[in-house]
Amino acid sequence: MPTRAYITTPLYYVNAEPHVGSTYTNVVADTVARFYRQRGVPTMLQTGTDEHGEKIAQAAEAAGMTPKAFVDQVSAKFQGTWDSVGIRYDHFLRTSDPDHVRFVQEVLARLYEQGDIYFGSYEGLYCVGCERLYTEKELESGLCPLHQTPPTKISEANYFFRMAKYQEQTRRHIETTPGFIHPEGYRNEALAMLREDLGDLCISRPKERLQWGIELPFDAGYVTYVWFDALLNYVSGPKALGRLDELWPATLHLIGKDILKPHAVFWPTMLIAAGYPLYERLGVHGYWSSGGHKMSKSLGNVVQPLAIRDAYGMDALRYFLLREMVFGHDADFTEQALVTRLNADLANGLGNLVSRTLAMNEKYFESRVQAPRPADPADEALAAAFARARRELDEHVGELAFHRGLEAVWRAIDAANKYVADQAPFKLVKDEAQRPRVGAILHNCLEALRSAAQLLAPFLPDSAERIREALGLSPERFADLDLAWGEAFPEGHAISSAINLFPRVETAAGAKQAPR
Ligand code: ME8
Repeated sequence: MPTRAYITTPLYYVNAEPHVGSTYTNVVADTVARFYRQRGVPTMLQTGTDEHGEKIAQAAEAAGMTPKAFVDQVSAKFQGTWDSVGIRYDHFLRTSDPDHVRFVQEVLARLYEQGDIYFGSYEGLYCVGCERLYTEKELESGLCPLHQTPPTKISEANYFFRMAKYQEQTRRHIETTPGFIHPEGYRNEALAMLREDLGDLCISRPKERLQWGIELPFDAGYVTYVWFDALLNYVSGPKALGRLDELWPATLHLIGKDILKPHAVFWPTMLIAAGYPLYERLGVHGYWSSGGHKMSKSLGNVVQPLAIRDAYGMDALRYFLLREMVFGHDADFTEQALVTRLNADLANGLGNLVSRTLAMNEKYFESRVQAPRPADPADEALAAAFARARRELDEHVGELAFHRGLEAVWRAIDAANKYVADQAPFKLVKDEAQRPRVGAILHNCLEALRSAAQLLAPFLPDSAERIREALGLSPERFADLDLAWGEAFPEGHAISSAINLFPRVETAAGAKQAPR
């Protein structure tokens, strides 16, 4: 286990509202943060909104609002969405926060003084959707590969950061630090970029063209390039909280593959120049598509997280996102696939174990927990299945292989359902002499539920909480991951009657189109 965790998500552009793509990154970040908190690791999760630049200025204009009023409104929507889907962040950073603005100006002033920023002329092909320049080679048939739009040719006088000066050092660091960029494929992509002649980074925009940004501290005629501003959030956040020494370097930056270059190239070079240690790890995931195209605000084919939550519940959404996507690879979001997983894994697998265990305990023992004896070797095998699931889960979360972590827990849940079928307490109960054994079987089923809920709490926080309540365990007791099997419940302890954790869904609700 690490000794501390500082986990970040990208700061989302407020040109439109959150969708399933941005929700995925935040659900992953939240799950990892909950996982570490549950294991006693001091943890901080930061997310927020990226509010400056051309793209936002254009979106505000299209909405007929001032940039400030526009970003206030959309940023609040992001915060509201994360609250509604159970993202427990410790700090929500907005790039318009005065502390952040001050920090960006401080860094710019320092780099300018040390000779790492110079004035020059700038020419290139710019995609406003990406807020970055493209080389001819990076374009596909002359179009931005992400937005399928022609870039704008720009030629103007601007300030530059001496990125090339730090390129070699960044490349060496990535080469010699295994796991710095995960998965491996993205590490190789980053190294390929760093082997090219990247040149320096243009970090300003003249105010004649763009006013919406952080003014350069050494030239009031310019604002800061939005990426140079936004990347600094990862340091300005902890600094604003007075916790920089304790939190930096970040232990995990989570991003989608669209923003690999700024995070694997711009950001390390900026950190080296500014005299900060490099972050520990960059976790890069693939794209969610919908109908075969990358889901994006600019393309307009988005699935709204709140509509999915309203139709199926927050945990169903979280489960689907974490179980369906192999971290690093792409995946397709369809409501039908979500419904299939909801029915098979959540309703039949976990929900069924919960309802039958509680129902039998109610019917046979008036919802009182019985002694765990007489024991049978099958009981030990069940306990061992959950111990194994825990070991595997720890390993897979460490590798950001969430789908494997969930598979490991489901192997234990399946083992518990099989245990019920094999031990057949519903048959044994007909023989009065077997009553103690029936009580012991149900005791083991309750331990299975307790263990499953504990292991799943970082992934499915709502459901874990409902199981905890049904089992009548205090939050403190439930927080103890090292409770020994057979010791969680005193004999005679009262539990609830059956609950229906995940009702089966017959047909997809059509949440994508549902008005909100
Ligand atoms: O890039 N599939 O903001 P952004 C998976 N402001 N993830 C997706 C996704 C999809 N279809 N669409 C978006 C920016 N994401 C900058 C970041 S950080 C200092 C500044 C997620 O609003 C994914 O995490 O365009 C991706 O990297 C991010 O949203 C881009 O968000």
